[in-house]
Amino acid sequence: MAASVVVDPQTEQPDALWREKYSKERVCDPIGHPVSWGEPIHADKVRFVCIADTHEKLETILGRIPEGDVLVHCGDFTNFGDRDEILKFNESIGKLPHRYKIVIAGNHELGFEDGEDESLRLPKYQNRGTSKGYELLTNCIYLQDSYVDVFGVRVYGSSWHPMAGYSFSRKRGKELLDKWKLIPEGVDVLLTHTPPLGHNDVYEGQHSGCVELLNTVEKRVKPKFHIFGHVHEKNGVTSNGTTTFLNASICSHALDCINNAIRFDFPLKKGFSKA
Ligand SMILES: *[C@@H]1O[C@H](CO)[C@@H](O)[C@H](O)[C@H]1NC(C)=O
Ligand SMILES: *[C@@H]1O[C@H](CO)[C@@H](O)[C@H](O)[C@H]1NC(C)=O
Ligand SMILES: CC(=O)N[C@H]1CO[C@H](CO)[C@@H](O)[C@@H]1O
Ligand SMILES: [Mn+2]
Repeated sequence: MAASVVVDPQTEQPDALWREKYSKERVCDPIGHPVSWGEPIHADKVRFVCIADTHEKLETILGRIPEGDVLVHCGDFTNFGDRDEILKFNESIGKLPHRYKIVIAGNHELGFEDGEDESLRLPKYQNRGTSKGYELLTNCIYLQDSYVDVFGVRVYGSSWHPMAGYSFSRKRGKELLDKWKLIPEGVDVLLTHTPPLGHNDVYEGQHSGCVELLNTVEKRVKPKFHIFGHVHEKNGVTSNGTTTFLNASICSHALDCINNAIRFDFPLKKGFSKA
């Protein structure tokens, strides 16, 4: 029986929480990219290629996205979720050769949150975006509180995050934990837009990740890989010894495409093949 996760009473102070408590009891080791540049794709492993936060610039980096079996994009592929941005992204991702392309929305995909209370958005994001914009993504698999099995590997996607004023925003604590409770056990690869607390989540000098997400990952779901973006300047890979955490942001804070995709290989489970 997996442990149940409860709200951390200090959830509103992620930076202090990490520095004073979690950094002492949890492991967060920076590691290199799981797959080195020249590594061939193996018949018995699923090659994942991870990106996030391309902010309307996917087309400009198509030439440097490496080959693989599965491409994942962890959100913020647009700046405002406007129809022309979505259609442009759909065209660009359609040019990539990966067998499966899996996409989640980020806080910038305005309108992708069904039933959103738009009055909570920042003024500059009011009246922007596309209601049910995800329906325009016909060249990829779109996940929102849902999963897909690719080559027997279960991939789950969720866009919720704690940044106020955008789509998919929820308060730290119970509101976000209720969303993480939707993640079933048995997920191999978890995609979120926000980082968990501690793992490549420093924004303007402060740890900004979600503690309830960290606890959900470490205590209950225990995926082999957790991929996210959102904190642009923290592209990189960490491990706690069991789960590998990837911040796959491509853009810098100034929205230049400074990083490359991060790849990993997931060994095929018994009875599955890529043929
Ligand atoms: C997405 O792009 C493909 C071509 O790559 C096109 O066939 C499809 O109609 C596009 N979807 C929309 C909604 O325009
Ligand atoms: C790392 O995460 C796994 C779940 O993925 C958990 O079982 C383990 O306890 C964590 N390790 C540490 C040192 O916190
Ligand atoms: C580019 C960047 O910010 N890399 C960081 C990735 O994460 C590790 C571990 O937190 C940091 O040491 C790197 O500076
Ligand atoms: Mn972003």
